[in-house]
Amino acid sequence: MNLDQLNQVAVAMVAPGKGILAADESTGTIKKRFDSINVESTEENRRDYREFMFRTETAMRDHISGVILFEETLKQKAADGTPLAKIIEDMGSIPGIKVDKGAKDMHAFPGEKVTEGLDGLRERLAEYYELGARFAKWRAVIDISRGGDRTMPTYGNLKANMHALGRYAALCQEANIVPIVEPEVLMDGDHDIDRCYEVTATGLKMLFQELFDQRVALEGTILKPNMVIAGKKCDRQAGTEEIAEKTVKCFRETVPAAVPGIVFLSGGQSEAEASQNLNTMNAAYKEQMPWGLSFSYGRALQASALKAWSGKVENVPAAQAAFSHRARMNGLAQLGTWSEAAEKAA
Ligand code: 5MM
Repeated sequence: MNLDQLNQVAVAMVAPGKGILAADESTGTIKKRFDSINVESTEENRRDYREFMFRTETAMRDHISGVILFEETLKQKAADGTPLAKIIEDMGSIPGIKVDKGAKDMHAFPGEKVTEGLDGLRERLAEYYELGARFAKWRAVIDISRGGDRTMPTYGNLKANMHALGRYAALCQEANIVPIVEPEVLMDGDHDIDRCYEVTATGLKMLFQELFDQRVALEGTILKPNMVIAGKKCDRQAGTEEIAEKTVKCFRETVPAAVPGIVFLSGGQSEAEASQNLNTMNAAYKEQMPWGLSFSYGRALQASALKAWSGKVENVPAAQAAFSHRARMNGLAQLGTWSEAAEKAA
């Protein structure tokens, strides 16, 4: 393991004004996204969709520090034969790879899931490094029970997921690949913001204990969490100031200063909400945060672009403009200089 190299990559991933594009939708998820625009999920359509984003100069050069890819995309070539990973590199951005094999039902904990993919991971990581990947991602999915019931998440479920994240992160660093550790507390459900705080804080404490136990170097690790936010079906939705205050407080309590960066998932927030909430944190709390705070959005970077594209080559310029706008808004949010006026000036 070369810790200097890992640290350099991790620091570059949270460079000022930049963040990560999560384009790692697995085959099932990208099909759902394509269904929403009535486009068939063929290998060629998936390639064309990803290719137009990676070729969007203004977004990629100025605001996208790295791209998380699905394995198919890391191995895929553009229409002109250039590997898609090379296009990303040529834009000054870093290719990364989702290495988990998805969240699977846990028999012992009905309703809860554990993420699988550790078997054979060492060999896969060596191959991904050769293909150009310099960081990886593994996502654990934590669900909160509905209706005020407090049984989920269970301790056993949290423990299994955080342990897997620790094992994955150690294997990544052995292969000189920066691990993004993603313990996502879902915003589905009716829990309030304080329950989200409690579950997020507990999960992060357990995660950093597992990273310590597995001797993971925090200087070469990036955290990808949810914001502390109410469930979508909760009657009381918190405003951006409360979300920012509680999220920053939660991380200050749980995330060691040695971690170079925290990059949020958007988790079902609208594009503008995801930008605004990130902006509020960076505008109000930058001095209190020892880590860079940025984005690693999937839906909140791509939703407008996907719609504008709708599978038609003639729509590519409009789709690239939509992607550029979102990348710029989130770049501004990383700096704490996003505004509603900038948001509207598309
Ligand atoms: C891009 O979506 C990723 C999930 O893929 P699968 O569920 O198909 O494996 C996901 O991990 C994503 O990277 C993060 O959740 C961030 O995406 P959002 O849309 O939440 O910002």
